[in-house]
Amino acid sequence: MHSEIKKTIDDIKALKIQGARNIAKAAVNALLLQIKYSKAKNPKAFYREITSLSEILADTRPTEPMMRNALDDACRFLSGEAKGKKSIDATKKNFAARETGFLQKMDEDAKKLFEYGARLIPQNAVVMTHCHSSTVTGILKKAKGKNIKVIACETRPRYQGRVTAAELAKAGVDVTLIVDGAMNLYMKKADLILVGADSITSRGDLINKVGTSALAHVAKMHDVSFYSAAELFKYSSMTFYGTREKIEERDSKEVWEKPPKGVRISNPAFDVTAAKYINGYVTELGIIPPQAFFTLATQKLGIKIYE
Ligand code: RUB
Repeated sequence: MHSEIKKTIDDIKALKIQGARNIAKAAVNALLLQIKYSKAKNPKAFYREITSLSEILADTRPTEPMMRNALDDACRFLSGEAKGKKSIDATKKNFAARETGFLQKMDEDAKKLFEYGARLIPQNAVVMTHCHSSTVTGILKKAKGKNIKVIACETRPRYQGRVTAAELAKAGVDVTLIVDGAMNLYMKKADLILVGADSITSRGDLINKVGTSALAHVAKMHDVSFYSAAELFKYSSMTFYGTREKIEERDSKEVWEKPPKGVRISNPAFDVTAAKYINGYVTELGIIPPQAFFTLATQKLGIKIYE
C-alpha cells in the first residue's frame, strides 16, 4: 500500500480526520489515490485492488455507513466496468471521473442541506450542539446573519466540541463552550438543538457521538426541538433486516491514560437516540420526519427491496 493511502487510514483511525462526511470524502479520495499508484495490468486486477482497499477503509471506523455506502457505490460501478472489454487505462479514467463526480455531488448536496438548515433556525435563536459535525457548522455559519448564539458541548473524551467552537468563532459566530455535564443547565436557554449524524437506522433512530441521546432526553424534558443534520447517504441499510449498527468502542486510554489498578474503563464512541425524540432530519431534500428517512434514503442509494 502506498504511504499516502496508509496516511489516510491512520488519520481516520486517530481522528485526525473525523466526522462522517469528512471520513467518507477521505475514503473516496484514497480510492482516487489508488488509481494513481495502482500496478494492476487489467481491469479485473484493478477491481480486486479497489475492493480490498475498500474493506480496509471500511474497517477504520465501524460506525460509518456514509463511508460504507460511498465505497459500495464505487465498487459496484467498477464491477460493471471490469466486466466489459475496456482497457485498464479506460477503466481507470472512467472510475476517476465517476468518483470525482461523486465528491462534487456530495458537496452540492451539502450546500442544499446547509440552506434548508439555516432556514430552520429562527432569528436570534440560541442553538445547542454536540461534538463536531461539519454539516452542523456549515448550517450555523450559513445562519450567522440571524444573530444566533451557539452553545457547544465540549464532548469528552476527545473534545471535538473545541473544534466546533474554534471553527465557529473564526467564522464570527457567537459561541460558548460548556462541559458536557452542564447541558441540562444550558438547555433552559436553548431554542433548538442541532446535532450531526453518523448513522440513521431503518426506524429513523439516530446514531451519533456519545452524549447525543442524553442531550435529546434533556431537550424533551424542557420541550426544546431536537434536529439532526444528516445526508441520506448516512442511512444504514443493514438495519433493515434487523442487524444492529455496531457501536465503535475506542481505546480506554482516550479516557484515562494510566488509570489506577482495578478501574475498568469503557469508551463507546456513539450512542442511539430513538426517533421519538427527534423532530426532524435536515437533509439535502429538506426537513423530513425520522419515519421518512428510510424511504427517501433507499431511493437515493438505489436499494431495491423488491426486484
Ligand atoms: C463525529 C460525530 C458527528 C458526525 C457527523 O464523531 O459524531 O456528529 O460524524 O459529522 P467523531 P458530519 O469525531 O468520532 O468522528 O456532519 O461532519 O458528517
